Amino acid sequence: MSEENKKQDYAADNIQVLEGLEAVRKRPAMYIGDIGTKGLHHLVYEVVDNSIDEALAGHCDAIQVFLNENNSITVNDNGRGIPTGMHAKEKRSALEVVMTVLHAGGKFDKDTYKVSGGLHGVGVSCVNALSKDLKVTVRRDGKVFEQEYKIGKPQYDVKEIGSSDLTGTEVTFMPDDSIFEELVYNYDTLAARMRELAFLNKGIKINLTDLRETDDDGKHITELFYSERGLREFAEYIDRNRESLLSDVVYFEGEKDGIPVEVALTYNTSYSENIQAYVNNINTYEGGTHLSGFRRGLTNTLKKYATDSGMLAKEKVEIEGDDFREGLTAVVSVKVQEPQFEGQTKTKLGNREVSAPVSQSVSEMLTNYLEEHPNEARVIVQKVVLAAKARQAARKAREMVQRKSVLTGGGLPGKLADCSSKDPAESEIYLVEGDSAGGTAKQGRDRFFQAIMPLRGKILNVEKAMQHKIFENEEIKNIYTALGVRVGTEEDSKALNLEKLRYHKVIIMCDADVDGSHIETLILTFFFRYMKELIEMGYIYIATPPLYQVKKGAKSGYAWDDDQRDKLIDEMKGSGADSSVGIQRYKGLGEMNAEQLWETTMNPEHRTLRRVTIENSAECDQVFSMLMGDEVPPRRDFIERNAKYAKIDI
Ligand code: 0RA
Repeated sequence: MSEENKKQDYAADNIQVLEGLEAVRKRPAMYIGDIGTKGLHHLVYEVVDNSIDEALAGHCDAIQVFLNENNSITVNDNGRGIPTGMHAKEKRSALEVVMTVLHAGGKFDKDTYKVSGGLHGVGVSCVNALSKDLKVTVRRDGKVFEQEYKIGKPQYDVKEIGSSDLTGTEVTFMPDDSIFEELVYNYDTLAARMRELAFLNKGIKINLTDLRETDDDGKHITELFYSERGLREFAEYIDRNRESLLSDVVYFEGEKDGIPVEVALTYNTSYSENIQAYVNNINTYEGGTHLSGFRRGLTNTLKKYATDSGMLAKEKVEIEGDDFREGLTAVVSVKVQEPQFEGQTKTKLGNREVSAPVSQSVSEMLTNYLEEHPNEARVIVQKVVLAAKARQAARKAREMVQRKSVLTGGGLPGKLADCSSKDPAESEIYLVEGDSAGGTAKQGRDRFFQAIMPLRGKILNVEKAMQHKIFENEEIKNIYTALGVRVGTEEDSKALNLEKLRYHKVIIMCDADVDGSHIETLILTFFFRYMKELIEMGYIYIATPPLYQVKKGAKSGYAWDDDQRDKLIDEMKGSGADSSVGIQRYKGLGEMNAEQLWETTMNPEHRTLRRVTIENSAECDQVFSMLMGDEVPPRRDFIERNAKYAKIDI
């Protein structure tokens, strides 16, 4: 056996065989989260993650992703190529094993440092199982190999189809329409994830191309995501519509106790905190040991600096952990060999050994930075002192909210028309734009399980206001008291007491016009910043009132877009009779009577509710800061680009 062949065999044998694929098709949600749009996009991430792993192992620096014309996906990389030799135990090509056996992606090969691997880390075989058709092409050892599958089943043995000087792997797959409820890929969703991956793995070129449509010049949309400066650039990107307090992002990259740690942080003039924490390229929304390590490092270092500088004594304030949060933007990324994910959505890191390395890294980098940048150090401490003072004011404002709610009996806001059911699981509350539409909704609702709360005009823009202003705001106080959740307490300012939540559906109902969508965004921004748990639990919804009523004689129908309207008109014209077809464009909820509003927008049997989800936390933060911030041009761009989707997909 030649040396080359031995190496090849070794690579093939290293792939261990663990599990079959039938399970994946039986319970797809267990493997990819869900079978909706989220799961559909996860298929792409799963394949790309394999290429990222190959890049992290030092063998690949370019990945291309194509959205093909027929909505299939192609991912290719210039890595070593999946081994194609005979697998000794399985008696078939290693490539076939990787593609058809769950968890056989070489993950257990101790020689390769594999830490990527998607939200569920199930590997490319899982994508194969959930694809109607899949083709893999491998360039390796001067040759080109190929194999095709249907719902994970090989259609022929791995075959040699040509020669090539290049190496790499290419996978093209078509998601199975008997499994997925949604089959159309969203370019922006994929772009957000590819951008995120490029920031998290600096030096890798990730190209995304949409072959489904061309622009006015006949060109396809294509973007290259590439970051030379990693998390530094990520933090700048997140804050690109905010005003920075520091000249440079504070940055650390290194290995501590065998754990690769990368941290970037900066302060801006806003009042909100934004930390994105990643483990193995996965956004850990629920935090965990790496995040608490980060907070500890940051708090201890800044507190020590502030105390030593004498500024605290001068200002006569005591600072707490929370005071370091206002205006903080940070990205923390660690790579952990055997991560333990816990929590509601399995995005909370449990490994205790990760906390100290992150905390030490942050202390070191920040101590150096503060020593070398005394001017900026002073700016940060001043910001922290201001936050401490604002916190004291906010506590007073919150106490007022709570005291007042005790005084007014049950504590429910006067404007709330509550439902009679006391079971949160079956109760819903409509937050309605304007008193008049609120009145209509009250008449139209099913009062057993539907509560109505009108919100007057535009609620406060929480992106621009300080905390105590937020808790003094009438509409926001009403939302807290109606929902029954406690306003954040001192010790644990962000955690809500969800067990007291009075409704498991919170439905935002606004006019279908520009003002309405602005108000919708304001309310969503509030939930995103102050009640994120409700979004994470899937409790926040958006009502979708119709845009048109089409009428002919005694017949009438509703339409939610122009296509539907035209279809209705055609149908009614075709239905004979003599009276002409009338079309009413609803500009606001107020133009519907109670019965119409119930039929189209509130009756669970007919209505469509859009559930608000967080696809990508970093992107979401960026979008809100842009939509609600001071700079107009980026906002206009975004709204124009997304106008055709007619909604903000958060
Ligand atoms: C198993 C072992 C080796 C590489 C790969 C898998 C591999 C998988 C994918 C999936 C997409 N791109 C990929 N590139 C490589 C190591 C093989 C060796 O030792 O040569």
